[in-house]
Amino acid sequence: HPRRVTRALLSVSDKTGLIEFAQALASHGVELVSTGGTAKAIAAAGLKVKDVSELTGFPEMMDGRVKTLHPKVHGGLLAIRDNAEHASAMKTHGIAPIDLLVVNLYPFEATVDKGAGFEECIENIDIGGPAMIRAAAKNHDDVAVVVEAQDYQAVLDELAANNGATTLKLRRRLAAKAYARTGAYDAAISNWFSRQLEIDAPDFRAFGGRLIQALRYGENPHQTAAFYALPDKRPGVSTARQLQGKELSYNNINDTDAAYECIGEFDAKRTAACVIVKHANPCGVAEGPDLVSAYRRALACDSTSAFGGIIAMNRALDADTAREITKIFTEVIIAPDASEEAIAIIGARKNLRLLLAGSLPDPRAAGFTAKTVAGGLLVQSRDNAVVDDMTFKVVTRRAPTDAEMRDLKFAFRVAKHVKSNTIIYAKDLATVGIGAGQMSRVDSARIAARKAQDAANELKLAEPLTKGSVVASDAFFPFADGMLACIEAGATAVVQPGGSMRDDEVIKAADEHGIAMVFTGTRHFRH
Ligand code: 93A
Repeated sequence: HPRRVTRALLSVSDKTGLIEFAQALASHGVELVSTGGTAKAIAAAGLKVKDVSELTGFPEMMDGRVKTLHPKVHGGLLAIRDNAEHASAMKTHGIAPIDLLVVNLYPFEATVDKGAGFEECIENIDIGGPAMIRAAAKNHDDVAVVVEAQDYQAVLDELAANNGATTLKLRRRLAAKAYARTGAYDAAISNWFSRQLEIDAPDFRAFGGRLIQALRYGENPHQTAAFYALPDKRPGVSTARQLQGKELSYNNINDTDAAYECIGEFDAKRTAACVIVKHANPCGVAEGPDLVSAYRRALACDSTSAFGGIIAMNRALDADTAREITKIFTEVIIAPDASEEAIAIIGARKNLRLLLAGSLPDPRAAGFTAKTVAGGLLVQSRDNAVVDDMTFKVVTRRAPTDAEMRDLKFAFRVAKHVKSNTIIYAKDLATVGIGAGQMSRVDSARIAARKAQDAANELKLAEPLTKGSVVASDAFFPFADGMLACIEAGATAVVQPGGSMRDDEVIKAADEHGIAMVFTGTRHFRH
C-alpha cells in the first residue's frame, strides 16, 4: 500500500518548521498547494506554491471563513483512487488528487487561555481545517494527514525510504492522531461554550450590550456575572488587549476600570503618572519625571494596601518600571502601551495580567454611569469635570504658594476618583495619605493622617509626610472640625468645593491657623 505523494495541501496556523518541510517536499517533486498565509510564507522562502483559490476558482472570502470548503479540495482528499466511479467523477469535474494534507488549526485553545473575549474565541473556531483533517483521515488508504509539526520528520523519513511514497502503517497512525486532534479541538470548544452559557446574570445584550465574556463569578463566589461592552467604545478595560495572565475576575475588571479612569486625569505629554488601586479606591497616586519614579512614589503612599493591587500608568510601560513592579505581588497592570523589553519582563510572571489599552481615557469625554436600586436603574452623565477647567478661588487671607497650588490641583484630581467621603493629603505631586469611603469627613481626615503616620514609621521618617502637605476634600466641610483635623495632621493649604452654610466659620478657622484655602465650586462625590 505505499502511496506516492504527488500533491500536498498545506494550511497551517502554527508555521513552525513549515519552510524546511515544504523545501523537503519540493525536493521530492511534490506540488505544493496552500491557503493565503501559508502560501505567502512558502513563496517568501523562494519555493513554488499554488494558491488554494487558484485550485478552487474562488477567492478566500468572509474573513477567511471560507477558503478550502470546496469540492476541488474535498474531492481531492476523499476520492478513492482505485474506485472507477470516483476516478471518473474526478475526471468529469477536474478534481486533482491531494495525497498529503498538512493542517494545524486556528489556535482556539491558546485564544481562550489568553483570556480573549467571546467574539475573538468564536472567530478562532476552525471549520475548514477540521473538515479537511477528517476527510483526509477517513481516506487514509490514499492520503496522509499531518496535524502537528512534530510529525513532519516521520513523513520525510518515509518519503526518503520509499522513493517518495508513504506506507499504510504511517498513514493509519497519522489518521488516528488526526481524529484525536479534531476530537480534542471540539471538546475544547464545547467546554468553553458551555461556560459561556452559565450566565444567569442579567442579560444586557437586549440593551445593545455585546457579551465580552461570562465571568466565573461576581463580586462574591455565590454571585453570577458577565462582562458586556457597550457600543460607545472608550479606551479602558473593556477595549484593552490582554497580553498575558489568567482571565480577569469581576473585581479585577472593576478595579482596573477605577485605576484607568483615574490615570486619564494625567496628561501623558505633561507628566508621567501612576495610580495603584485596591478595592476600587486609589491607595497611591503620583506624578514623576518618569514612570518608575511615579510608581515608586505612588507605592510609598501606602505600600501595605498596594500588595495585590491594580496598577495604571499614563505612558507606555518601560523596562525599568516593569522590573520594579515585579518586586511585589500585583494583580493587573494597565497602560496605553508597553515596550518589548517590558513585555518580556512581565512575561516571567505568568499570573500577572498585562492590559494594553492603546490610548488613555479622555477625562472630559461624555458618557454615563449607572447603578441599580431595587427594581430600578439610576443613570447619570459621567463626572467629566476636570481640574484644568476649574477656577480655584482663594477665600482665605493667605493665598497658596505656587508649590501648594500645584499640589492642590493634583490632590483634587485624585479626589474625584476616591469614594466619598474622601480626604487626600498630597505633597510634591504624590499622595501621602488617602482617606476613603467614610460616613464622616472627620474620620476620613483622621484615617488618612494615621495611614501617613504608618507609612512614616515603615519608611523610618522623622515625621509623617502630611506635615507640610496640602489637602483636598471631595465635598465641602459642613463644619470646621474636618478641616481642623487636616490642619492638626500638618496640612498648610486646603482645596474644597465650598458651598456650605457654614463656609464663613470654616474660612475663619483657616485664617486663624494661617491656612491657605481655595474653593473649586465643583463637587466630586463618588459612591
Ligand atoms: O475559517 S476556516 O474555518 N475556513 C476554511 O475554509 C479554512 N481552511 C483552512 N479556516 C480554514 N483553514 C485554516 O486556516 C487552517 O486550519 C489553518 O489553521 C489556517 C491557515 O491559514 P493561512 O494559510 O491563511 O495562515
